Amino acid sequence: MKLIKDKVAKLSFVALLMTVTAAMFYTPTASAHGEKSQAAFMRMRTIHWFDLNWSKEEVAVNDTMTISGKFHVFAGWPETVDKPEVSFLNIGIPGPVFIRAGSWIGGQLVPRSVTLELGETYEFKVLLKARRPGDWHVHTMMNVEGGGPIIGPGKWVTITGSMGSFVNPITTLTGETIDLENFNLGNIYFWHAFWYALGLAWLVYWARKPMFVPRSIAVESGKGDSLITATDKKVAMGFAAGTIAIVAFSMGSTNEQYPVTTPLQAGLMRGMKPIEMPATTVSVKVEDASYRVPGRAMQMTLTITNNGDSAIRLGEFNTAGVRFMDPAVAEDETNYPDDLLAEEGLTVSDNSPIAPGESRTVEVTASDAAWEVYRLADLIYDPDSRFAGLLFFFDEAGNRQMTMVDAPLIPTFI
Ligand SMILES: [Cu+2]
Repeated sequence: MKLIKDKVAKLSFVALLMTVTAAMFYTPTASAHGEKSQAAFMRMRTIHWFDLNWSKEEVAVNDTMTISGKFHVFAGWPETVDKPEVSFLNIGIPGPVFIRAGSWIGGQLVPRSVTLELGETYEFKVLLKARRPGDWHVHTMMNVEGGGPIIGPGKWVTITGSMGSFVNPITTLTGETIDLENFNLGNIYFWHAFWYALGLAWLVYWARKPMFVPRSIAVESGKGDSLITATDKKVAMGFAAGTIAIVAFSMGSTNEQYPVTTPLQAGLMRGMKPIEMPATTVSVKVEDASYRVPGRAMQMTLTITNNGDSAIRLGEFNTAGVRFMDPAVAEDETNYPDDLLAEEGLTVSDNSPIAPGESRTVEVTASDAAWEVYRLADLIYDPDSRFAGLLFFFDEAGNRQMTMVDAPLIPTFI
């Protein structure tokens, strides 16, 4: 009976070990990003991405592409999300399918985290080099400490070729050229295998002996000391001394081979240069805003005042990367992702030019399936149902002006 129990215990232990090991190697392919499950208020009231341009839709392995555009850091940043004091400009892709060869904010190289100011607009560019063939959804993204990854719009990009031909050569500060893609890979495999084998040897040594139940019985009956023999002690000391010796020796030889090393650079960059936005001459007051659930449409009553010297028209409402446009005023010329573009999604009750000095109250409707598809309508179930977005006005000469709206949103279910 005792023997069977012990066998069962051992088998369970081995099974557990195998399960844990298998879990470490199981990596299912993720096909979506979960961008739609990020809270709507996060996407609407934090970072507003606009004027985006993905330079290519198809790119060969080793070739580069850029994502450029602007982002506005919303002044009405939600209280529940930490301010973007430590933010990192990133790209939302499923794993290292591209490598980031460089990123810039306002022309400044930003390999580190930066401090962004609320209410400012910045220009950015990210240079990507294609690594793994496939169709990938490539998003802009801002990682904000205490706020999480704030995802921007995504566009499908196809990478062609074979990953085997990917190279990532860099010249080190000591003048050596190495390929980061496989630099010292053999060494990495060796040390992983080595420490795994050593750990396994340690486990096997102790698992050979009676385990769990017999040990428990021995300890309970006061014979715990008899479980560890003199040989066991010697073996344990051998393992300990051997491990320390291997670490010391390999560290010594590594230091000898690479005498100059610098730590990975981290730190915060302040003073990012925002875009000098022209003074806005349009002022917008949101009288009220409601979301009609059955119609998948948001309706705003806006009082627009034109303080400039050229007549203006409302051309676009942009929120969470979804662009609602009035085709009579503005059109997309950047090949913006279809699912985020409502080319005829914006209707204005009276969109005739608003003359200089004129003030007009209009009904603006932004309707598109994207409200539901991108789960922006979930906003109405928030305890603080506020929406926010960018309004783009165009004057007679085609100049564009950007204004922000930020107001409570009241749902209607009929
Ligand atoms: Cu995506």
